[in-house]
Amino acid sequence: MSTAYLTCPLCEATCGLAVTLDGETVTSVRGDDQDAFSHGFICPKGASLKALHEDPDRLRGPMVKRQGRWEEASWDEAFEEVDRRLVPIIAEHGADAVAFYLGNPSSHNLGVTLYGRALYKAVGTHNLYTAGSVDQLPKHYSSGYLFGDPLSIPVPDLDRTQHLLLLGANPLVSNGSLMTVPDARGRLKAIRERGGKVVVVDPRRTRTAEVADEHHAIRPGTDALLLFALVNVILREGLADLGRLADHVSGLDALPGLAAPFTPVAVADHTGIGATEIERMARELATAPSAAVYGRIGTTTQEFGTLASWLVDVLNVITGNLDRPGGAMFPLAAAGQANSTVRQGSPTSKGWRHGRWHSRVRQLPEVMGELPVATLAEEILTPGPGQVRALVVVGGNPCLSTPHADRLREAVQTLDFMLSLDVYLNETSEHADVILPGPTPLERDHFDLTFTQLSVRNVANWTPAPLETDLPQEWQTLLRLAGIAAGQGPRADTEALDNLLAAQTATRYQLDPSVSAPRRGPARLLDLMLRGGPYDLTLADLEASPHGLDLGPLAPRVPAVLRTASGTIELTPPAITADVPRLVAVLATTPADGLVLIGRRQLSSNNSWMHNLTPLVRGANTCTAHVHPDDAARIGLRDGDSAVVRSRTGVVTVPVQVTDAVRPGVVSIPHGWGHTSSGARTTVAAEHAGVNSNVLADDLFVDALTGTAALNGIPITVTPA
Ligand SMILES: Nc1nc2c(c(=O)[nH]1)N[C@H]1C(S)=C(S)[C@@H](COP(=O)(O)OP(=O)(O)OC[C@H]3O[C@@H](n4cnc5c(=O)[nH]c(N)nc54)[C@H](O)[C@@H]3O)O[C@H]1N2
Ligand SMILES: Nc1nc2c(c(=O)[nH]1)N[C@H]1C(S)=C(S)[C@@H](COP(=O)(O)OP(=O)(O)OC[C@H]3O[C@@H](n4cnc5c(=O)[nH]c(N)nc54)[C@H](O)[C@@H]3O)O[C@H]1N2
Ligand code: SF4
Ligand SMILES: [Mo]
Repeated sequence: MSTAYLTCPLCEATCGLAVTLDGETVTSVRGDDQDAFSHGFICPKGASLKALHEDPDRLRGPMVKRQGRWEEASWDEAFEEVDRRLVPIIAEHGADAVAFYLGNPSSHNLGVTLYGRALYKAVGTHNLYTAGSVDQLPKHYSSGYLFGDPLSIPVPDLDRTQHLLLLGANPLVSNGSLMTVPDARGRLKAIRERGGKVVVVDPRRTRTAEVADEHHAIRPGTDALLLFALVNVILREGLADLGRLADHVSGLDALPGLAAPFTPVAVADHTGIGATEIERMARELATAPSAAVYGRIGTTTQEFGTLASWLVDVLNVITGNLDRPGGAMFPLAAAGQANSTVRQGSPTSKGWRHGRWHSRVRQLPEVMGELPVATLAEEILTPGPGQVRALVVVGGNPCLSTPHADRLREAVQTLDFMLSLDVYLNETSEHADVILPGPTPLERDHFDLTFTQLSVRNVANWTPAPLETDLPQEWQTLLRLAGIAAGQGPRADTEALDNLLAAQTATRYQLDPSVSAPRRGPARLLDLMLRGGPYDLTLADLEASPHGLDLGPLAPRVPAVLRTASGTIELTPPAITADVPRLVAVLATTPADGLVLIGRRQLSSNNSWMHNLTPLVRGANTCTAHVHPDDAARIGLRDGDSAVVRSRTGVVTVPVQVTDAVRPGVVSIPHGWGHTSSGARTTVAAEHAGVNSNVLADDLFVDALTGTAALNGIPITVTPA
């Protein structure tokens, strides 16, 4: 018997887990009480790592489709097939004919995070799509313009704040996002125990709302109106106080004019929140000893996602809470954070820009090097130069996860070639020609490069793979694919490619790559990044701390963290304020009284996957439509009935749960379900199929600035089945 300690890579909370092994058999998975950050916290998904590892449906070798039938193949055969099929497409139609979709698990996988780039750079396509454009892209955009780096995202200093205004987030269920926080429940409870206040704005009375002091059931898609009204009150009543930030902010002069139309009275009907309530919220926020405003997916994946994301930080700035303890702060990660590399010399000072290229069909702008996935189907289906003819999906299930899902499912079936890197044969990979699986979280090294940059406390934790595997690591697979894309054939010298990447990383930090000898792969790159990072750590230091290193509470970082051209926080950049007139126009309309669809997350679910694990699909984790009793009565629906839900793009029939947890006029269906395809090989998920809510999400309904899908606030009609 032995115990291995690992950082759970399934969501952003980065919990430390203790895995007990009997030889190669997992006997238990528990929260690691000694973990420097999570102190024993675990959720049902973390506990199911054993079930994931042992799932008989999980792919254990490459699959190649020949004459429409799946065949098991050797790795060499699979790479030869990719070489034979993909390279001619690039040669004949150019790099843009190949699109990538990088799904959510790619950002939770160290190997993919560090080596995925090598592959898509080797292809050289402009058609890069990620889960970001069904998620947080508006926050990157607003941070890029405000602070000069799209990854400089302020996170609530949860352990010290006295007032938390939380919009469109349900961390008690999601376990936090753009806010790395194990045990959100405990930390929110602690705010109240120390006399602070938690205010939740959400169309649903969520678990988080239930533990808060106050809940405002906002009308979906109107957060920007509410936030602007809070700004309006704070400015009008002279409550703005930038404190230490005063010397580091520009563009403040333009703010009163921009906020002027958005009085509490003007937005009350649209938001569904009364004017006096809004005034009180503004005063309490501005006068709290410390406060943090935090918005998450309910505020980003909606019609005014970027304006809402921007206004969250405008409020943090004008209340003097940005970059101060108890406010919204910039983490200082141990490795890989562009805004914290200390040996890089002075800030680049060029500022950040989007729109360096545009999508071919709809002319949507690039943001952070990617295009919005809401346009992927038409890029595949629309003939002409630059048409997408091949798709590489890395850890994603876009046929379930992205808007107008039925159209994308049809589109991928017209491709000349499709490759999936996935651990399952599911609703997306079933349409691939080749599937290359990777090892499970118990079989790979891990360090949370992405989410330590968003952490409410600075921590560093390295997990060596607890178990061995016959599968190649995904970084090795990605290097072999990069070799193919670079024209070196299916047997490229991946060792040389890895050495090249290490040399590039070392140069970035002004190090000699040999300091990390004899390490290879992600361990070597990480060691270099740690050495070049702000704490002067090495990987050996982390190896000596199996429960992780606590690097202390968040500390102020302005102005050093800023990378804007002016060196200040640019509070009202034209690239953002250009969208304000669209919001002003809303004020002149009467709020529509039809039903709108929003989503919801479930504790034992993880986007479109993990539904094949028996421990997670038992119980109340089911795909139902939540409908308010008033709406149910009007439509003629009773609890347990089936309803037909229609939008511009599609229709689903779904069981109804009548509940006053949703506000009237709002219907909620969780995403990621709809495991109905006979082409998939997920036996358990098929028994709990549910419906795909993204059949209803509209690919034309997007945040204007970033093209991010508006997955919330979708107009629908509901009738009894
Ligand atoms: N309507 C609606 N739609 C949504 C959302 C919503 O709120 N509402 N949320 C959106 C958000 S925030 C996100 S992030 C996306 C997520 O959607 P996707 O980006 O599609 O990600 P997942 O559904 O998490 O899919 C994960 C895929 O990765 C595979 N996988 C798991 N682990 C690994 C691994 O280690 N390696 C590889 N190669 N593959 C692996 C799984 O088998 C699965 O096929 O969904 C979005 N879609
Ligand atoms: N258990 C579990 N955990 C997860 C995931 C999962 O699928 N399951 N997915 C992970 C991923 S990829 C992400 S991105 C994070 C997301 O993390 P969160 O953002 O915390 O996710 P949600 O629980 O979807 O919370 C979003 C909330 O926004 C509300 N909402 C919808 N529309 C609006 C609106 O217009 N305005 C406001 N104010 N609220 C609105 C919804 O009712 C919902 O409660 O969760 C991660 N964690
Ligand atoms: S909260 Fe997230 S990181 Fe923690 S155990 Fe659950 S899935 Fe893993
Ligand atoms: Mo996400």
